[in-house]
Amino acid sequence: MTTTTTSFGAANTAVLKEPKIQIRSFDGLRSSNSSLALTRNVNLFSVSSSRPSLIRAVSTPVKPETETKRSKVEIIKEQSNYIRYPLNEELLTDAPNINESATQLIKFHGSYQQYNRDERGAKSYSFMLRTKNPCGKVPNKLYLTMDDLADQFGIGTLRLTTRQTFQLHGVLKKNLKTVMSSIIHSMGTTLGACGDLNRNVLAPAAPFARKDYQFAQKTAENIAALLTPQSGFYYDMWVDGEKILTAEPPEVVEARNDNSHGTNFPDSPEPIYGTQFLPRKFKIAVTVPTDNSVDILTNDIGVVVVTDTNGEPQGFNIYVGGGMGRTHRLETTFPRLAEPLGYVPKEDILYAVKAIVVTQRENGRRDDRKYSRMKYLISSWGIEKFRSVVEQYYGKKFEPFRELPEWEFKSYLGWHEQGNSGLFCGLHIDNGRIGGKMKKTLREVIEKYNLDVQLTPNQNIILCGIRKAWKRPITATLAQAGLLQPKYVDPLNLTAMACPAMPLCPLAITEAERGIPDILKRVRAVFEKVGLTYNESVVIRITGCPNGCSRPYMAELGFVGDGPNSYQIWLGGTPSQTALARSFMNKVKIQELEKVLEPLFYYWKRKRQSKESFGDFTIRMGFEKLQEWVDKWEGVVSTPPKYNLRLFSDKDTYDKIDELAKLQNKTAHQLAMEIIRNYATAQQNGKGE
Ligand code: SRM
Ligand code: SF4
Repeated sequence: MTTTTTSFGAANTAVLKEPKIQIRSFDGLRSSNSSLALTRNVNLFSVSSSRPSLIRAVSTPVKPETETKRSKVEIIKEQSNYIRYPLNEELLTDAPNINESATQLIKFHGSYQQYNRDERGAKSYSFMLRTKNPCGKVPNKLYLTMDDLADQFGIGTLRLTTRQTFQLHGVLKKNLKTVMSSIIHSMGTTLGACGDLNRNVLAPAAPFARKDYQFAQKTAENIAALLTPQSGFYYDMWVDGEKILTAEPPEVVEARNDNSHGTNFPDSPEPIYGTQFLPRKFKIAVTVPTDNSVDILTNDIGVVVVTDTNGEPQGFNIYVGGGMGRTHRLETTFPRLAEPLGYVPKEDILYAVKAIVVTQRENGRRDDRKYSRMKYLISSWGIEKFRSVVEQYYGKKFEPFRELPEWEFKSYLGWHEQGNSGLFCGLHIDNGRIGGKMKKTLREVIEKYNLDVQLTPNQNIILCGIRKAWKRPITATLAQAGLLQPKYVDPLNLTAMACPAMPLCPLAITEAERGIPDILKRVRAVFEKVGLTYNESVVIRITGCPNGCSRPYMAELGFVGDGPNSYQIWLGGTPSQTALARSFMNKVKIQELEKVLEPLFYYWKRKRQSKESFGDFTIRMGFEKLQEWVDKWEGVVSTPPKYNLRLFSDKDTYDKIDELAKLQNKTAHQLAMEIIRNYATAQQNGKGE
């Protein structure tokens, strides 16, 4: 990296000279000496009376007395000997669960302790495991392993997430090591999938051979590697310290080790994270202009490839400060869109990302986790101050943000050319839940044709590298398991998402994934009642609490659980995922949704401008008007359908359609109508097959 001259504060230079101290590893299970670095603060403390005093590296700069209050999790991290103690010890006990400190630490290893909230009496503990797959890339062997593990050690289903990873629910403590080591030995990892560090890095999941897409994916992989923990706690814990060789590009190693601008803890086992890691989770997405399949503005850092007129990547635009989570009735917490920070040449991206991460590491709040995300730092500082602090760690000024074309949401569902003679096929999976016949069939196809897959940020899956001759048999096999081409799926389902919520998420206030099939059916029924056609759609996202895991605050119609069987309704997101929705109504009971949805859709149908999306319409009309319509609504008299087509004169066809419909949570009649309708539309448009 070339650098320009900048001036640095005294605090930055202080970290350059760190005395190296040899201490004994204290976890009792490992006897080797480890070397720890002293950084800004030196804390001497005793973990317990039987343990030696430790000198630890911490990442929080010395602050005035009033600011030194730290949250419990900060203390747990500090005392953990780099995420080991007391997790190591807790995993060895016969109890089905682990204690509070270990529960916090196991997140850094990619796992959450959970219990089934549907069950009464003693808690039945299990663990959820989350993988880390930059760009959603999953090699064939890893897919097959995850599929097996779900049956052998999980609840028999795989869950694709909104960040291009797998979640495996229901793993018992005694099986954790077997499951973790199987993932590691199948080219997978769960390291850093959760915890106060960089999470899975998103990038468009389409396996296009195009230069810009390839470059975005490569960049996502490099950023993920740059910010992967280095101190070995993960491999010590799950594969007894076995060295797992991952060939890191030299530019990643160089960027990680570079300390020319006071970013690092020299000689520390965690040169970027120190002992305290980050104040909170941290999320990054990379994409190319126009492709907003990654919900770019919801990330702490959004990186966009900028190319020259020949399509050659030149550099990156960088956005900062996005985030979704909030707390009900606490207006000081809020979802926020990322805003432009500036442009960097392509060879500087890792240095720029590291500078942003370090700015958050040093300045993000560590006293109250509700306010620890980087969005709150940027909100309180303003972007100008934030930029100038980042520039000190970056060692350069950011160039002006380059102009970008409009964003579009891309789903990559259906069949597409990869651009290298192969095809890929994107499959819609309702809420990312792969189970039953669908799971068996997907596995068969992936195994038989030896396919790699990519997971999308919308809980869907892409089968990659398919030969043209395989298209027909694969389409037919998938269809028999309910994995239909997108034109046969209700458009409402195609863009809808719900988080897992009940019964395993401890933070859920109400249902999301289990409730959404019924809600979508009811929305479709309201559409029919007010005269909206089948091809029209709105982006619907549902969460069981305000944390925002399925990004409901970007939806045109967001449902956010705010009580048992009740939801806050958010309106005003756009189909391209570029605007933040706003809270419209609170505590709408699930059985009363129609009272709100009918008037809104009725007036959308009648008063919208040409091609105006529902989200844009709600913003143009204003919430006062919408509220008036809802308050005065007396119901719409539904007109009986003009035509009544009798379907299913033969039982065989009915049984087959019924079976397929059940897989999609529909009635046989609904599915048959969809198929006929799509067929007729395709014929009309001259696209009939
Ligand atoms: Fe999330 C916590 C599930 C994406 C914001 N999220 C949780 C936990 C782990 C509950 C917990 O802390 O015990 C949930 C586990 C449920 C379960 O039983 O499986 C959970 N989050 C999910 C997933 C599986 C939802 C999904 O439907 O796919 C997603 C996994 C992503 C991954 O693969 O890494 C998931 N979570 C998100 C997103 C969306 C995103 O990242 O693009 C967000 C909003 C964006 C953001 O972070 O600002 C999100 N999850 C949260 C928050 C609120 C964070 C905040 O800033 O306030 C929590 C709670 C917390 O961190 O304290 C949370
Ligand atoms: Fe759980 Fe809330 Fe996230 Fe849903 S949004 S998975 S209920 S934390």
